[in-house]
Amino acid sequence: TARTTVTTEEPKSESGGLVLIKNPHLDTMEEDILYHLDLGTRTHNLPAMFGDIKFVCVGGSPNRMKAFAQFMHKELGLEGSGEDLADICAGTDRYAMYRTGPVLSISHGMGIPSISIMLHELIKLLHHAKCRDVTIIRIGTSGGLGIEAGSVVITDTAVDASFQPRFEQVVLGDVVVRSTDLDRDLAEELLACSKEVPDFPTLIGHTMCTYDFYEGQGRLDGALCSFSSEKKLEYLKRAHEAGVRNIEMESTAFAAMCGLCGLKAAVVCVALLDRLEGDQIRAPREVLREYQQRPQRLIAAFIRRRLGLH
Ligand code: R2B
Ligand code: URA
Repeated sequence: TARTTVTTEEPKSESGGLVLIKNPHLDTMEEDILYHLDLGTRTHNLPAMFGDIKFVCVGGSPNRMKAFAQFMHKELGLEGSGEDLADICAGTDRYAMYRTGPVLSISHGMGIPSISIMLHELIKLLHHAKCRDVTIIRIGTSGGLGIEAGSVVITDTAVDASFQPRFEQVVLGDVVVRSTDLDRDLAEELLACSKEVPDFPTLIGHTMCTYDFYEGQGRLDGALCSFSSEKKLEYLKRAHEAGVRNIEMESTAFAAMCGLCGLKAAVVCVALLDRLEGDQIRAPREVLREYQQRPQRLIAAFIRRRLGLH
């Protein structure tokens, strides 16, 4: 059986705002190929392409992250319609990446393995590009817990399926445990910004991260289900009592990796439904589309405020 190793790696704060790469092997490499992004240190001038990036926004769907970049382009008052923004990772169809002004928008797919691959390469990219003082935000969808559909949850703590603030990963056969702290001040700053986009409820709460959308989130409507409706509700109510307000599939890995690399990170997800009321996502596509714009509108207000555009 696997041994458990609790790591006590602490992000160092005296990095001068640079990204901290916690890998001594990287220094010995003459070239770094960021395979899934179709970028590399020999083939691309990463400092010229990305050195002035200050905000990185990540989300599951490539189309949504393109739409976010186009929306940001308009919100920043930049020239042109933004309709013609090019996919920087066009050479691969694993992830899509767009930039406008100081904002980078990247898709991460669904689930921890997918976001984790993207974050390894993105964090190295920010390091190679010598970016400073980067804020990174995941904008996503989620299932709400005891909150109205369409509410936006700003995560204070990302917890696992046992409601613990930890991210576990098997490394060389051992379980490595990393903490999932997010930036408190950033969460409060985002909540303050939500007053500028007042037409939907925004709250701060714990976000539970699971390895599955169906059984892993206590759904009764998957291809398999090993529990009763009573057990499901008992679990979801316990999660709610532990402070969980929404459920998604990337936040613990995102918080752990960004935190250890010294990036100020936040998670902002809209709830597509209230899981205490059901499992299936029944809202019409048009309603869901508008829900998914809510985190984008909040982040646009935040970035504009940070840039003094108000
Ligand atoms: C939220 O939505 C996706 C599943 O529908 C998943 O990526 C997540 O975290
Ligand atoms: N994404 C999830 O992970 N769960 C939901 O219920 C909805 C979106």
